[in-house]
Amino acid sequence: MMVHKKLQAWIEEVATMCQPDQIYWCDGSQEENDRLFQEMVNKGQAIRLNPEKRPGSYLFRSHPSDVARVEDRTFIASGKKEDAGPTNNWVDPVALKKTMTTLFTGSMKGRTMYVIPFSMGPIGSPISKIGVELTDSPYVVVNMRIMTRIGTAVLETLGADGEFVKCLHSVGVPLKDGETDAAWPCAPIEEKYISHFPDQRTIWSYGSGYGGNALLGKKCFALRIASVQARDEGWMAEHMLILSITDPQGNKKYVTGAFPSATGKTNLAMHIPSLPGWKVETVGDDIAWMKFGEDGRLRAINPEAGFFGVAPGTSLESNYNAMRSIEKNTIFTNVALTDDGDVWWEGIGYDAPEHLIDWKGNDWTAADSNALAAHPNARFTAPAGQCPVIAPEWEDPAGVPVDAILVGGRRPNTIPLIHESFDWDHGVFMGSTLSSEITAATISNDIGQVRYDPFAMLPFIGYNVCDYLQHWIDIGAQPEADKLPKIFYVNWFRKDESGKWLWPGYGDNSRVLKWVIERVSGQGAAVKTPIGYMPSPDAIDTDGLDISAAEMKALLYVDKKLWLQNVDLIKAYYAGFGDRLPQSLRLQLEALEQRLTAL
Ligand code: GTP
Ligand code: SPV
Ligand code: MN
Repeated sequence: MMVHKKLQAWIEEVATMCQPDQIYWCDGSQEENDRLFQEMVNKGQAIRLNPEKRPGSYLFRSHPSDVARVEDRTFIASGKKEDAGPTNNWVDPVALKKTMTTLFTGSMKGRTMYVIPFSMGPIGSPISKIGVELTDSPYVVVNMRIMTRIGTAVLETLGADGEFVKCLHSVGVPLKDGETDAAWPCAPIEEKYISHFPDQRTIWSYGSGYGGNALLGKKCFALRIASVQARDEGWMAEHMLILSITDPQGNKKYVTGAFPSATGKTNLAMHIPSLPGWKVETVGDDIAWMKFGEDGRLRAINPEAGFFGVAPGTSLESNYNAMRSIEKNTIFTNVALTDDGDVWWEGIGYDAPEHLIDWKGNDWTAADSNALAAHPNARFTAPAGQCPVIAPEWEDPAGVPVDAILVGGRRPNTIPLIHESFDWDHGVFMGSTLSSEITAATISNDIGQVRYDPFAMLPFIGYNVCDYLQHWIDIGAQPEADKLPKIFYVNWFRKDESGKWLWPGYGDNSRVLKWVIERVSGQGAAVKTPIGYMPSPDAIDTDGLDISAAEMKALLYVDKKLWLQNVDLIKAYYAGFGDRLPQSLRLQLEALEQRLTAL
């Protein structure tokens, strides 16, 4: 194999700082994977699930403090503060490197440093990018092997001088001679740092072993660093699912959807349409990289190779294809363990057995436990190829042409089931004002509170949010504007006065997608309202659905008072962005207010 001098030098530099006992290059093989799991089982860090029930599958329990992304401890250390902008935690990169160098010094003592070469996107695709993660966590290695393409083939593609993103990770718990390891080593919250140095295409993550904090190909690279690369190179890195939908006549369209964390991307990406004759296939469930093709169409690839999905609420009824995807070769984190070596969680679709071990490792009995058996942000890690409805073209290096972009949040009121933007810039305005209740996917005291979350990217934009929104506008400034995807705003989560969901959601979301597809195809009856185009009263196909006309009306109702309040809230939220906010968005807001006032 060719020697990549820069890679070698970086590894030596990191090893000198972190002082691991040994360095191990991951080849990505099955044998290596089995060995790592066995080592973790031997140390009591992993539990092998019953191979007759879940072949090749394992359970991990995190430390109770290390259960989700930590937005307060996530930093964008660009050279200039204004390049991080008002929505990111900015720290001076020199000062941050200094602080973190102290933490990293000797942090891998007593441990192995794993070298994981990985590709985001199919190996060798022109849209794909390579990263190398150095980590002292074997849990990270086995997860990265599912979530990305890792190993020798990546190194070959990298060659002697290929570019890569430097991803450094340590759980932050050095071991003294002979000291036994914790079941889930991690550092206390105030010592956790999930740091990004966008100018250097570098990530330094310290102190957490969890998902988006530690699997650095995912949010850290594929969104925060990639969004900066995308800005510089004229493409887009977005927190979006990608699906194909085929109507009964065989016409196929592609839809992406930006919904905040734990707001329904995985579910929509692989749902089974309740409409007879319609078919949905999955291209991706969390991240989309989009670039214009030679045909002038915006084309999307899924840079990942697996699903890191929310377990609670996942059942054969709510998400059949996810349940089938996790039958084998799956890593479960923070779910409950049954006495016969299988998994259980709230909302799995059947009652808990009498006895379980809960996500904290304690006995749990159905009779006398009020505590949750699984953590609300418990996750499964499963290979995308195991999804029964994975699209045959999901690894096409050219990507799929995007016909429609959805944005959506959890809003109990105000936002209707669906509305369509007047044009691209109005769609960017909609995306910029996307709002949603905070979920358990991040550690927060404000779970359930509504926050603005532009394009579901608030925690993931690697630069100034104003520049990010300007980039969206620039992407739309194409000579062939009619080739751009249409933009829609959906809300599956509107509630009635008693707090009950008004919309059945899940497979019935295909009814809303049907209208989207009709609109994209130049059909579909719509009315023009102050907030955008909306389906005329009968335009959503509710055939076979137990929903009253009054409920449909409530779902699509635009309440003038609430919308004018929304305008005031957007004004306050935009004010926080200062002068750098694109002028066209300011004008969109003014125009919305005028249209509402005239209503
Ligand atoms: P991340 O992986 O965190 O980015 O989440 P996600 O956006 O992929 O969310 P996911 O599909 O895992 O759904 C999160 C939660 O929302 C689960 O508990 C689902 O059961 C619930 N959910 C998904 N779709 C719907 C829907 O259409 N209606 C309702 N009411 N709930 C939904
Ligand atoms: C999310 O929080 O949006 C996730 C899970 O998809 S994590 O990988 O932890 O970011
Ligand atoms: Mn996500």
